[in-house]
Amino acid sequence: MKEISVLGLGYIGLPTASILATNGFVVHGVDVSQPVVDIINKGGIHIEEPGLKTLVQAAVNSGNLKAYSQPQMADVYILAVPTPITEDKKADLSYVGAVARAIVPLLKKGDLVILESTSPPGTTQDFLCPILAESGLTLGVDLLVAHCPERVLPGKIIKELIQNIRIIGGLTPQSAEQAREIYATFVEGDIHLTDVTTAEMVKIMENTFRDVNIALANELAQIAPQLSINAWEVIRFANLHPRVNIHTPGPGVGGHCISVDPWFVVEKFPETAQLIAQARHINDAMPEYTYQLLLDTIKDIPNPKVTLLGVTYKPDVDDVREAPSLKILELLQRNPSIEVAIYDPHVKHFEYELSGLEAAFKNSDCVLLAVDHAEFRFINPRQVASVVRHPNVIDTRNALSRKDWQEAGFNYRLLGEDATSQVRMAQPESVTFFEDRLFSTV
Ligand code: SAJ
Repeated sequence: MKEISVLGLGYIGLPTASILATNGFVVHGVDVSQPVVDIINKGGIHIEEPGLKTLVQAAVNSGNLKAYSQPQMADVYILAVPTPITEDKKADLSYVGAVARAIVPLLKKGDLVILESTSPPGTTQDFLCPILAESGLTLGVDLLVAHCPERVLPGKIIKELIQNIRIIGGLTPQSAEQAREIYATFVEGDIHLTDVTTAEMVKIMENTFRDVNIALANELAQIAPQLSINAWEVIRFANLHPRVNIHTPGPGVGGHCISVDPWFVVEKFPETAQLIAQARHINDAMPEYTYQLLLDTIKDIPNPKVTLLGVTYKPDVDDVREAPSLKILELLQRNPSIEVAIYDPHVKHFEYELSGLEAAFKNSDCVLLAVDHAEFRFINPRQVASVVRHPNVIDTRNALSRKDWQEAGFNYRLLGEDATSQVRMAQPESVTFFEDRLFSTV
């Protein structure tokens, strides 16, 4: 059985290393962060992901997974490091470059290097391969190289790692075949082989498709109020058509994937990738749009207090990377007369101060729901109404029951509809609350 080094023990590397270890491979997990290495070696985790703790524990207890802060020699190297963008929307390949350079002295004839990180088209061939060639090995013959982009959804990573279809691009057919052998030990979905650049572009276009689709929904969310109609209702009815699937609007698109990957195409093809760039601009403007909605709601209130519900980039995760809430908070910071209280049950460490639920609502003049965490649906609006100063609520994700919040006395505003228009449907069911509790016990 081959030994595998997984470089980068984050959202992708850690579950991948653990699954490989529980499938019998000897896995050396490598991360630059010593605290992360220590946590993993004790069977713990440093990120929130359903099922991950049990999986890591099983992998470490099996004796097959051990974490290190320095690269370890193996037969297969899986690079699972971040590929973020710089301020000026250019791909930052420094992490890929660093791990690639770090393994060069360890490489030997017959080894396989797999890049899992989402990468701009051409990265494997034009960026990774020249570094690996410093080993002196003939690439694609003595040293096999493949790109197998991760395509798992945070929150469902473990299930999707096993069940999703995988696309493997090989520098040579033999490279792709060898990579297939590794993934076939745990992947239940079909495995398709292609060349490295096609594999890179498949991954980027998946996320770009989603970004463009969300931009369409966000554009509609700005058009619908001007027609005094509800964007959510338009989307719901349009999606009844067998060939339509418009996504949902919101305060912006966050995370390290969908808000990043489309720029990889724009950077390379600025003249051609017009639609992709425009979608990015529309989605990036949504925090400002949400902020304006908030300012409009509190415009007549002196020294208002705002309660921000949710700071993660999407519901039911603890990840705040590129979260729209961060941009909304940045805008709020420029307005010193506004006091902000933040509540997020999933986030423990944050660059802004977090409040408890009751303290966040106390004397609030406007509640702004920016993330549709499952818990928020069970907040009792009658209890909230009894502690706030002004009963205003802005729902950017159509997550709250208008009926319940209005019956509790709130001025309920939904992103994607005019403040005065009346929605007929496409709203969550109301919830049964206990009078004396902030949360229902459902
Ligand atoms: N969002 C909307 N409206 C929607 C759907 C999402 O505004 O209808 C927002 C979310 O709130 C969030 C952002 O988009 O801020 C991205 O969230 P997401 O759940 O769509 O995607 P990610 O970034 O968590 O994961 C994506 C996935 N890609 C696709 O579904 C095509 C995942 O499969 C990829 O593996 C992941 O990117 C990645 O790592 O690239």
